[in-house]
Amino acid sequence: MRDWVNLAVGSRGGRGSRGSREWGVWGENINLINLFNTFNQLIMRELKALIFDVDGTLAETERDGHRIAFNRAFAEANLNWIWSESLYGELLEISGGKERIRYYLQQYHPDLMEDLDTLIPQLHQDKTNHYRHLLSLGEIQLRPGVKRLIEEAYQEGIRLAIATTSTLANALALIEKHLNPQWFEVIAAGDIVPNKKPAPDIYNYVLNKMQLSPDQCLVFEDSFHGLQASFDAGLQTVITLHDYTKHQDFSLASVVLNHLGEPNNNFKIFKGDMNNKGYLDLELCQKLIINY
Ligand code: XBP
Ligand code: MG
Repeated sequence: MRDWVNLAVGSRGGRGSRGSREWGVWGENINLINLFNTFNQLIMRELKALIFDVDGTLAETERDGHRIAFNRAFAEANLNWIWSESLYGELLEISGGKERIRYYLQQYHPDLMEDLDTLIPQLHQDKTNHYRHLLSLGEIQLRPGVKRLIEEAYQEGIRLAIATTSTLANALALIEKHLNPQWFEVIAAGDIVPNKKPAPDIYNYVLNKMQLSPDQCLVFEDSFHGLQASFDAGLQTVITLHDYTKHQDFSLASVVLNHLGEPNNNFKIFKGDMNNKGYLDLELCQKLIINY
């Protein structure tokens, strides 16, 4: 479809440049061009894909998932480091588990004599094993509305992708437990791009892989860093808040909700026009794209 649209835009450009003369011969006027442009815009504005962040968006994985796994890895290595809920909130300013450990050591244990380039990957691998084990036990559930919307999109042929800072193994553990990795055309995770969120790299990577333009996609995020990344890639974003992110600045978001909602568990709206609906479905997603 996209190729066809490009072809159409291209051929219009060609005619236009040869001629305003040609249009003049046929007695056509600018209205026809406007109509054509509007038609093209509407085609371009058709929703093609939903792109989901993982941690905090698909599920509230941080406090009772990643944090617990980090602490278990530290304890197993006989390190007396405990990341409390509030300290972890501070550390979430740093995206990526390996980067987070390094930042913690710089801030709280700057005198540590260990070789960090060996210690950090080891700790992080142990943490990944603990995290995957936690998820396999089913201790972390998806957030309201996530599975419903993803299933609806999949059934309707809307393309799906993941854009996360998490390590691929960790992202997959959640998706395998509660969804289906096959539903996602692209699962972009962790170190696949040089710069993690808030850099836009991971979203640009997904757009490039799917050969889509930003105005054909809707992103789902939970954090300021995630929003910064999607916004800088030119994407429109729905934010679902949680305890760790509810005080952050989401003025760049199109919509801010407490969760995506279910027919029997409606969302609360903090920003955006949701057409008097209580849960986000594909029809609403499409509306958000057209109004972009
Ligand atoms: C959140 C992150 C991740 C997780 C930890 O990513 O920053 O680093 O906290 O996962 P997102 P890893 O919200 O983009 O999914 O230890 O696997 O990095
Ligand atoms: Mg997140």
